[in-house]
Amino acid sequence: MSDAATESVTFSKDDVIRFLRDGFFVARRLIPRDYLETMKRITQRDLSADQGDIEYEAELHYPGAPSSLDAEGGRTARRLRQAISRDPVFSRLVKEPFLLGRLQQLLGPHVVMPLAHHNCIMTKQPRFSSDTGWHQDTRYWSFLTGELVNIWIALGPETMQNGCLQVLPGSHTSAAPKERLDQALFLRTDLAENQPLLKTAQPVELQPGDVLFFHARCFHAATRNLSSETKQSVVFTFRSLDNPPLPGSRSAELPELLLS
Ligand SMILES: O=C(O)CCC(=O)C(=O)O
Repeated sequence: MSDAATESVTFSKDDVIRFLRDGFFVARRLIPRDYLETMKRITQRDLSADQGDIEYEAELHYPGAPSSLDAEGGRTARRLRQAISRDPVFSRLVKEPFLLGRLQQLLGPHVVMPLAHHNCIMTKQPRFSSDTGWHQDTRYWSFLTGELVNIWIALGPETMQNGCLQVLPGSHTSAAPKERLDQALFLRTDLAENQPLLKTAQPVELQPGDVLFFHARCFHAATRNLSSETKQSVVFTFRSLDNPPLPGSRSAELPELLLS
């Protein structure tokens, strides 16, 4: 695989316009192969050792998940949390100009990486994974504003079959009214008034090294993994310096990395 995309450290003007309009943009083949290989090795190491802070599918009770940690498949990892503490490769990667330069275009010159949200390797496994409903990440986050940008790095192929992300383009521009959400703040798929929005859903299929940049208010969802291979993705979120977490909130519980 060539690393052509890394030669440019910024988005084109059109790419930025599309991100602002749609709330997401895919930068193809942005991550060099040596980074991908290292991140895959760390993922494999920590998955097989059941190591570190792990979120198990059974803990969330999403459709398709094992019913408890003791049920068959109950110890299926959904994500390895605190990716940044698992290996220096992650902090090295987020400081690379081909990522940081693009984040600065979207967020301004001073980019901060909260460690309390995302900061994980998603490990969607074939037999016991689950369906994630339509949601805005900001639903449980507490920052001065909802203006945060996520990156979703595909370590392997991401398709509809293995549960790639799907997005609702343009849904990042405002918080959804409460009455259109269920108790867990997922978009209600049974409401007639949500149908036009749901019809706009787009799958975001990715190849290894592709990076999905998406606004933290952009509605997204994913199905369980119906393939025979684990899908692995590295996910971080970023904010501008002038958009701090609210004191006393969960978003303020962990330190942050000041990247620029
Ligand atoms: O891969 C999935 O099931 C979706 C994950 C997700 O939407 C999230 O972590 O915010």
